[in-house]
Amino acid sequence: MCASVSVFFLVRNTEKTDEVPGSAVLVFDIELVELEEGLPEGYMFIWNDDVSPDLFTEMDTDKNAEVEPSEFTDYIMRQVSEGKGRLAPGFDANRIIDNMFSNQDRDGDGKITEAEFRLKADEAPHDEL
Ligand SMILES: [Ca+2]
Ligand SMILES: [Ca+2]
Repeated sequence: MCASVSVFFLVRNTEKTDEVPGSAVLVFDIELVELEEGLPEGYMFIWNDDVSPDLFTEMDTDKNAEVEPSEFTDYIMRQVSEGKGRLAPGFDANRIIDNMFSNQDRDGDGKITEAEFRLKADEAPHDEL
């Protein structure tokens, strides 16, 4: 994305009239090289691609049938770094991921089981975990 903003400064007639013409106009072209795309209201994380059908299995890297916070964090951060998912800009990534985790951890025991995972996934099948 690229946008151009022009700012005009009118230089008024001063004592140095012989140096600066009476109505000089300075034009500044400011280019926005990067504009971070926001997320829809209320979303902290969205997928750019299709969500893996084996999300739970992929997250559970040590295969103990539970997703621990570290596995969850690693997975989300990997999606973000690979461009598969996006975290809301302007927020602390770790806090977002913490929130996502506790949201998913229905009984609050610090790990997500497959049942908890599916329960939540059924409620928000598309954009949210
Ligand atoms: Ca695990
Ligand atoms: Ca749990």
